[in-house]
Amino acid sequence: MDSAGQAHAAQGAAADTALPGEVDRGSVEQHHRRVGWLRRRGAGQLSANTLYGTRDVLPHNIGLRIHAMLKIYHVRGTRSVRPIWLCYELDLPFEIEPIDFSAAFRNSAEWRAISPAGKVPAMTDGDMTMFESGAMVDYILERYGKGRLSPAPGTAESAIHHQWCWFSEATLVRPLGLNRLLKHKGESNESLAADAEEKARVCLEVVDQAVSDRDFLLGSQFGAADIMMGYSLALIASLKVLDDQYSNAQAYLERLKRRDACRRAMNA
Ligand SMILES: N[C@@H](CCC(=O)N[C@@H](CS)C(=O)NCC(=O)O)C(=O)O
Repeated sequence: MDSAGQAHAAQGAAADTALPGEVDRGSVEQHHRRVGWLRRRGAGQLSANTLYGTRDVLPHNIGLRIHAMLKIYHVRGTRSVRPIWLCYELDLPFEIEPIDFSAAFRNSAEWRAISPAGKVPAMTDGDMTMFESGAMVDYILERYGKGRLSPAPGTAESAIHHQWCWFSEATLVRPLGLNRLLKHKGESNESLAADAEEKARVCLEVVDQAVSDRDFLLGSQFGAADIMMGYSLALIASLKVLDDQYSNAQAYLERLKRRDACRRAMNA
């Protein structure tokens, strides 16, 4: 492992608890065989990725531990964009598993075993399987973020980070979800739809104000709350509710969309 890899591994080992994908002691020998095999084929610096296509190789006394790869079940343009965008920002290795968004597939026993409510996204990390995009973002930050893109837990800044993460999903886009459902069912209840849009507009005004004097939700530094909010705003923009009345929010969304990690996630 190169020196950067060793430093990374040491950090990971310190933070490590029980990891899925643990390798037993016998694998030390396999590891050396694999290094030799790659070197004979002209490989230079061997990172954990080159070796295993996984996140870290962690020296753990006499054995090796290998992180299993994060797998994100994805449909383009859906909320799976959030954890994917975060992985790109953090430069984490992960795997995208495209899935079929048809109702038939989402209702299938196969998909319900992974995502019990039939929603997208879902994510696995070794033996762990989870749903809810915001919870995935939290997990990735806690497990692999090494303090990046979120404030230290327990601080006032962290409280505000959580506030925006929850607001983006639980409050801002919620009324429009109802609106869509009604339209989808052909139950065009005009007053309910108008009420839902009005509720969303009140929330948009809050976001517009928040970014009127700053580049990102927490200030000048981009963070994971911007990923949560960025997806919600992109969704609302696609529904034509984010319009010119909210020029600060529009400019903020454009700023986010210029980020390479955002572009890659939106196009994944
Ligand atoms: N709060 C959930 C929402 C999940 C959700 O509604 N996903 C949409 C795609 S973005 C979906 O699966 N829709 C299909 C449906 O509701 O039937 C999350 O953030 O993961």
